Amino acid sequence: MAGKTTETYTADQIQRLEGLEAVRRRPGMYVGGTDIKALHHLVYEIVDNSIDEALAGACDSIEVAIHKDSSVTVSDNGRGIPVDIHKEAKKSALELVMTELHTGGKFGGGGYKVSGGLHGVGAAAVNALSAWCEVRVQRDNKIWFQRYEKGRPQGDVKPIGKAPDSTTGTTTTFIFDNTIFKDVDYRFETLRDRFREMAFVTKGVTIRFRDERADREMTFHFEGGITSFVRYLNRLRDPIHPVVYADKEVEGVGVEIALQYTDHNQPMEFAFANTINTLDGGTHLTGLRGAVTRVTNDYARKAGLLKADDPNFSGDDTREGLTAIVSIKHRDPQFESQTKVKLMNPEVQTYVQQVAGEALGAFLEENPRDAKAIVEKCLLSYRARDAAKKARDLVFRKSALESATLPGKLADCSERDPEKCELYIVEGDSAGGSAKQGRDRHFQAILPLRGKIMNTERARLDKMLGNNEVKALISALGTGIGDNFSLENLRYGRTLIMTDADVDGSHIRTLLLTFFFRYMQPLIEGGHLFIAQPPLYRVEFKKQVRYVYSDAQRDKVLKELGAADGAKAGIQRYKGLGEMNPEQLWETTMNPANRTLLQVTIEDAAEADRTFDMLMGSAVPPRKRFIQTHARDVKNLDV
Ligand code: 0RA
Repeated sequence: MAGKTTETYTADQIQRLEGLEAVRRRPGMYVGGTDIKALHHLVYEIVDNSIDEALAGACDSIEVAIHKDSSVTVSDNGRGIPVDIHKEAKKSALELVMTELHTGGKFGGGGYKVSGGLHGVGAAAVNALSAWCEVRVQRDNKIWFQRYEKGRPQGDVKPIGKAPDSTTGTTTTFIFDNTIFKDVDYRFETLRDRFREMAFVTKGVTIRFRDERADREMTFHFEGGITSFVRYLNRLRDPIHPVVYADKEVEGVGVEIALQYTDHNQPMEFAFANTINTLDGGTHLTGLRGAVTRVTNDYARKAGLLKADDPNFSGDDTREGLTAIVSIKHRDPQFESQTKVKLMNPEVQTYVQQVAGEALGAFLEENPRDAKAIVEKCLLSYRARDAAKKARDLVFRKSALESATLPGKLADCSERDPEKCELYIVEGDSAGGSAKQGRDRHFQAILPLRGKIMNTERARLDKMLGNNEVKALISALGTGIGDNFSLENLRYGRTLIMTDADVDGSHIRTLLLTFFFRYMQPLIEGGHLFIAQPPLYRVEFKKQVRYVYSDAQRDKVLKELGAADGAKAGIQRYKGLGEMNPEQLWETTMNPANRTLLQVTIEDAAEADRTFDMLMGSAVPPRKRFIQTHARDVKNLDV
């Protein structure tokens, strides 16, 4: 019997049957596999055809039902699939649609046909993968019918009854072949979510979804299109302004955008091309993002909310808390791959940017209060991002600094045993010069730091870390900073802060202490950090020279030298290290035999850290007091 039937097949029919057989043999190629996702694709393929009819403006109602036996009926009130005989194939158009792969485009008829079929294989692939399938078309006041089993027509397309006056539409019922899709069944929630999405992006259409297995039913209809979608997405967030919406056709491409900022900090973005949710975005999403960033920046500048010195908002700054949807309709959409998750048409980017830019720009102009709230939201995002970036850079810098070569401004010592080495951190180039000449280059290294690092507006610590002088200090020490700090790599047994005894000097000292406390605590705990003490006076009497560190000591020394009244005694007050010649600096401050060092304790540094802001502020007195009271005298330490 079967043999007899086969003999009557034309070459055309054989080709068609082979096509359907190919789908059954390799479902992965056509619907992405045989799992639940693929199963859902079967439904989407059929519903997409009805959606296409709605997009053509010929249908406004789609009903989907899952029956108790998991057969599915999709019904629409469109024009109905044509049933007339195709001249070349000598078959009903309906039969061709249901049995020939890739027939979708053939019946476009020049209308506004935008196909959304997921794999472009359409109804024929679904038919091939169904144990049976039946299509009823209402056209010409008749109900046309054809039944298929595993894709094969079970008779010609023929009228089986009368359709009520001028009602048209297509009803497809199919039951998936459970020898191909094994142990799976439809999931209501997944289908429901997709239908809701379809209803959002197909403004005006009503999608009714019924699950007879569990007696559940939902109806989706959104007059507001993606405006409703945005409101839906933001239902659990606090919007800071009404939805901005635009729907325009540019060069034959339908562009619809809707956006709204919320108090949330995550962006939510959806991009659709011909109702397909393009999960990887593409040119339409790029266009939307570009418009938001550009328009927000332009407005913020014009309104003076971004000052001349402020950098532009980045894309991320303008997207935080933004819920945005772009949905485009294109006659010839280009996708990156068969799975259609990314739109590639380059012209779409320009069109979307134009439509979204105009809409958002006009909204900001017309609603200055909302505009201000949006820009302030962006500013907040910018600041948070900036702070996070600094923290990240710090981590990066840590490793970069560990391997960095020694800084050029470091005058290193020749001794290689870290235990014996000392690093003098000296304020300013001129003092640095004196120290370099006065030092014992065998074991003393000099790193001059420009005073400027601290003079910048109440020097912020994170700013300081970006400073070249400080970077030089970190690489000179060799330890890294923060979590990556390692004493093992410390290049100097002693680090000495040598600054002037004036306001700027104490300023720098405090900042350095805070820096060491926050980023190199073990250095302090290990007793490696010191403050060098340059003398305050040079006292000379009868060829005897003494250096003293305080007014009281000066008077005491004068008495000792027999110059109690100060008569003829030469007294020089040093205002800064730069005033000392190299020999004097060596004798008084650097020579281990004579010098006085203050070893910094962790308490000192902790105090410096606590008072950091106060000290970096404009008030001088507390700063001075701090310096005077928080360093322990460890004279004779070198002996
Ligand atoms: C081709 C041409 C026309 C309609 C359709 C296809 C059509 C296909 C499907 C699939 C599901 N529902 C559908 N509704 C319509 C236009 C025919 C005409 O001009 O009357």
